[in-house]
Parts: sequence; structure tokens; C-alpha cells
Amino acid sequence: MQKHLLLRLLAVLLGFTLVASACGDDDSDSGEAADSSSDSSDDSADDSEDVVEATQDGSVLAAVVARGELNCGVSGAGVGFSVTQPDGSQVGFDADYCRATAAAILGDADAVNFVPLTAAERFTAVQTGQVDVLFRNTTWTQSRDTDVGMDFGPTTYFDGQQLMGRAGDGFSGASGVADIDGAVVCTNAGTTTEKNIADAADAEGISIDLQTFEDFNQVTDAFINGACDIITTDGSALVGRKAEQQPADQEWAIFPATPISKEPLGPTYGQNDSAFADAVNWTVYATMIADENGINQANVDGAVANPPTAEIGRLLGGEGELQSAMGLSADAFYQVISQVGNYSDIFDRHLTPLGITREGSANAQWTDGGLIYAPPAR
Ligand SMILES: N[C@@H](CCC(=O)N[C@@H](CS)C(=O)NCC(=O)O)C(=O)O
Repeated sequence: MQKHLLLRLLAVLLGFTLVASACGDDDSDSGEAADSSSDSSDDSADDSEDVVEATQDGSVLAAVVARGELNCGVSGAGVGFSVTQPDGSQVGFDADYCRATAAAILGDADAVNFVPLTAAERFTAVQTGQVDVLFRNTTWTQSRDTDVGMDFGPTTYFDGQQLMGRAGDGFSGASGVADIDGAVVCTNAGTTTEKNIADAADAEGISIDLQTFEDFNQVTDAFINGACDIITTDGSALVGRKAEQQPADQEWAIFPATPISKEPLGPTYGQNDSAFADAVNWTVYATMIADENGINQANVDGAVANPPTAEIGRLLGGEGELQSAMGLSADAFYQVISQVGNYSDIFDRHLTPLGITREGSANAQWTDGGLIYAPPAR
């Protein structure tokens, strides 16, 4: 992993995007990168300028602009978040955040190459340059943020792990982990989910038969055909699966004494690329700031013509705009709101129809007691 980080730094300094982790580089290359940065102490003014320029050129941001398309990793099997359609397109909350990012960077929400990834594949896909960013029901954790070599953007959906059983199996009165002693519990591999449930079972002193599958479609199929007593994952996914897949002859019950974890979901990308991170992060913040100010897809044109506040004027590309200094077009966030929408537009399009609500939850705006809070556009 250390080797990968050094390779990435080297690639950035050379103005290349890292496209493969197995480049055959050895410690001498790492030494070169270290040497060039220690040289900078001899003439710090000149060299620091060079480093800034090289870093901007080497950013994934420049690569996306040059390519004219954003490679965005999604699930493809996340009901409400990203579901692959028969024509290959993606529909969902995460898929719309891919589109929003493309609208900000490229001015075109359709300039997205969606890459469906299983949970186990997703981080390698970023590290090898197969995707620029993941919007894939991905939980921000300490190890992913450090050892795995990712950086995380603002949380777009505050989730928590829940359990679901069939009421007919005697789980109608079940409320939490204490009630599943001896059960076959199913989830997908490479997730926080499998670790959390193992920890929770240990903490309760119960024993479970934990079975993991490659993707969550297989998990749900196994649950439907009776191979699993319990399925567990992010609560949003259980609500989505129940809404869409509960057979007429079954009654699925989400246990009330859950969540058993915090699952802050949001964008993640390779670490130490500030220019790209800023572009992704401020795309998300723009959707939240617009939402906080009541500026949505339907009224954004009026807001550009007549900004209700100075902050909205700046955000949409008017006087004092800050987007140019980030390497984006002045109207980057106007394009986001106009082509994709604000946070509520995106939430209401994909999650509200599943019965997921913001009111009273962490996903409400901070002004309504929630945790959706963006720093000021100033
Ligand atoms: N948030 C957890 C779980 C992510 C996860 O894989 N969730 C399931 C349920 S939303 C999923 O995306 N399934 C779709 C699939 O496996 O392709 C993590 O980051 O590890």
C-alpha cells in the first residue's frame, strides 16, 4: 500500500494519471519522488510553483477534462441508489451524483461512463484508475480513509445497518441482534456490513451462520428462496429491496432495534488529489446550498437572472463567482442544479418513492434538525 501511495505521488508530480498499480516500479522510483521534494528546500519559491502546476496538471480533474467523460463507479444493484437499466443506463441517487459531478466538471450531465462494481471490487477500481470516483453506497471509515488509500467527500446519505427477516419465520416480534441466535445471516462481501454483524453477534454472545455473496442481488435471491433467515445491509437498501422485491406470499420485517452501526455514505476517490476532491466535494455542497436556499431545478433560471442572495449569485456563476479558481467553469454549479437538481430534487426523485423520508432523520437539512450542512459558498 505504501508503494502505491508513493507511485501515486510520483505520477502526480510527473503529470500523469496513475493507470495501473502494477507498474513494476521499485523503491528507487519512490526515492526519486522523495528527492525532488527535498530539492525544493534549495529554492522553495520556484519549486513550490512547479509543484502546484504539476499537481494541477496531474490531477484526475485534468484527466477527466481531457477525456471529456467522467468514469464513475456505482453499484448497479442498489435499489434507489444505482440500478442498471435494460439499456445499460443507471438510475438512482448515486447515479445522479455522478451526473452532477460531470455537469460541474464538463458542463454535461450525460458525460458519464458508469462502471457497475461489486463492493469487493470498488476500491481497486479507484486505485487502478478504472474509475475516477465512486458513488457506490460507500461508508466512510477510518481504514478506508487511511490504509486503503481513499479520500472521502461530504456524506450524501446518513445510513445505518439494519436486519430484515420474514415475519412468517417467527421474526415478526424480533427487534434486534439478540433475537437471531442460530440464524443463517446473509450479506455481500467486502462490506462494513459483514464486519459489523460479526461484531454485534459477538457482543450479544450469540452464534450466527454468516454467509456472504458477491453482490446484493444474490443476497436478496437467497433470502427470497429461503436459503437465508436474515439479510442485513444499509437500512436504505433493505427498505428499497422490500419495496421492490417482497413476494406477495411473504411479509418482510425490518427489525426496529436497529441500526447497529453508522454508515455515512458519500463520494470517495484516490487520496491526495485536492483539485479533484474539491470539484467533487463542492458539487455535493452546491446541491445542499441550493436546497437550503430553496433553489431547485425548476426555479434555478430565475435565480440566475435575479439571485435571492449574494451567496446564490456566486454559486450560480454571477459576480464574485469562485468556480474559476477551482478549475471549473463559472457556471459549473448552475449546470449541476439545472441539469440534475438540488439535494431535495435528487432525494425526492429516487428515495422518496421508496418510502424513505428526510423528516426527523439525519438526512434533513441542518435548519430542520438534520446533518445535511454545507460550508458557505464564499
Ligand atoms: N455501506 C456498506 C455496504 C455497501 C453495499 O455493498 N451495500 C449493498 C446494499 S446498498 C449494495 O450496494 N448492494 C449492491 C451490490 O452489491 O451490487 C459499505 O460501504 O461497505
